[in-house]
Amino acid sequence: MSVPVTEAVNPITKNVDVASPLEIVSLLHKCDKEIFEGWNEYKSLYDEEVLATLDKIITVAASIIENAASGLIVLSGCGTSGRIAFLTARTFNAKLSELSRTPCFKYLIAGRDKALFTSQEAPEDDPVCGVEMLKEITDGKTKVLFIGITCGLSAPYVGGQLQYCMENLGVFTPVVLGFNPTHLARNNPIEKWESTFLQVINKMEEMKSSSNVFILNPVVGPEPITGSSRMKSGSATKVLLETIFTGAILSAKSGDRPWQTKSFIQSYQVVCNNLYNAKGSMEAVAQIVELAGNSLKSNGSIYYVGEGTLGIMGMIDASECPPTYGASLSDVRGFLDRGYKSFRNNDGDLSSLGLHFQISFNDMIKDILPHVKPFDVVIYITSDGNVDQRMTKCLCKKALISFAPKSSTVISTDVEVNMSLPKEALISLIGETAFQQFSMLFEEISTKWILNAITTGTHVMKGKVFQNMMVDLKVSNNKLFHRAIGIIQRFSELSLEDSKDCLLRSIYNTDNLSEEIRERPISCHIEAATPLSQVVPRALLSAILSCSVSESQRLLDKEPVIQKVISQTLSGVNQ
Ligand code: F1P
Repeated sequence: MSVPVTEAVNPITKNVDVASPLEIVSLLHKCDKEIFEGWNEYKSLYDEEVLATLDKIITVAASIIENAASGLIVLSGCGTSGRIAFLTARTFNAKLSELSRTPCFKYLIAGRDKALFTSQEAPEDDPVCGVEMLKEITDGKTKVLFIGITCGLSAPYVGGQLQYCMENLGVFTPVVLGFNPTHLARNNPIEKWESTFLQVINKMEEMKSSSNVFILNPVVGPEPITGSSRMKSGSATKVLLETIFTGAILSAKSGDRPWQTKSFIQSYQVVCNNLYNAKGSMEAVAQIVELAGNSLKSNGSIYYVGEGTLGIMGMIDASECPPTYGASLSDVRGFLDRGYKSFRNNDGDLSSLGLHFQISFNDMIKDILPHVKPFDVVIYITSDGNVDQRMTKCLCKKALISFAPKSSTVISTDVEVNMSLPKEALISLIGETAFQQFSMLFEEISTKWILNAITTGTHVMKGKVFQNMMVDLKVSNNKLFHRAIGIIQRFSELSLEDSKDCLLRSIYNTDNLSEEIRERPISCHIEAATPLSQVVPRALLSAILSCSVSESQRLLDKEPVIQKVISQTLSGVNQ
């Protein structure tokens, strides 16, 4: 098999594009369970080698926490991986402060803090920029644990950083975190760099037995929407990072942990399996999908409103919709109580960058609530059932996701999802004290699973997905450029070269591709494609129908629902 697992098609969701909202939620839940159940013959989260690697990383992390004046733990990634890095650093710095210890976590994200809200995918392909940013934040530190997260084992930004760490092993302990077997790491040339990501991984493989170099790459199976690594891979990233740092914090505190690494991972599995245990909860989430899907179909918006990390989960989920589904920045937005004061990002208040960087409840009260449309949907996410009353004064659809008993809910909504953690089972795995200390992490992952289901379901309802493939993707980085060619090749059965030509014809809006265009570096094609819409559907239709770019655009203008126009074309209607 030469397709990376993270880019493969998941058979469970093959017909998700024609499923009902309830079926969609159920299929996505089935896929999430695979995170823990493992996939095919590959090593799973529970593999002995994975657990042993986690234990070794926990020991390194604990020693840095104990010597925080000279040490640092850096979590780095692109897109969703960078956002999970941010959230994890924020969570564990707060935990260290609570324990009167020095916070020693930092995060890096390609494109800096703007990328926490809007995708900044060009810097993801830039290894030099990755190294510069790493040097900048580790300046003066003598011991650094570096965890480079790239779900597809592909991001050049992270590749450059890992390589730099390996050249400076006196200071750095490099860890790569991703979800493909090493031989399926990306082997494409990287511009401005002498090696491919696969070569970096191979080097790590060579060094790992003799040095402090770690590869953490369990396989969690293909994504429910092909290649959408924000979903299962993003969740598995959260599980693994939190398993490492809860373990490290407690090891540093008492010299011992009251649980095995395996038990901590099992506690997330118990949470996943119990997610929809309460009667009617899966139906309630499906109802939210239906409300929100109908809203997007009528050009309405979805607003997440939450406090603390649950609010941040909403913001992260919202930020992923434009790059994943070509959504507009206003389709799904997240708002957080006290805005940047609570967000605590590296660069502070970014609200002057524009509307979509304004994230506080006050911003929403001022700019959104007076103008909501009756079919817009506000989704409140709350741990204790409380919702700021100022946020409820709007005439639109309302939904609530709460981790408190129904009786403590203070507002009335159209749909209410009452979640409860499987407390007894969690206590038996990690003990009462740890449950009290870390139950928030389980509420966060539950929220992630539900919100991912909501935004995936709504975009499926909007017709953005064909079978289980997001076809109208933005061609905005190297990984997505190659994914786009793969999609054209798959449905048109053209050769790789011809599929690439089709994509280029669509990007440059021409039927006569010159040699000069063909020979431009991929980064040029990406720059040209990023601001355009419908690049891949246009290329795909002209590939299937052997027609001109303008002819395929005409078909798209006639039937803007991508799912319909592609299934019609494949069944011969547009021939
Ligand atoms: C990083 C990433 C994804 C995003 C999109 C583009 O991927 O930004 O988070 O959803 O697919 O790439 P990776 O380096 O973690 O594989």
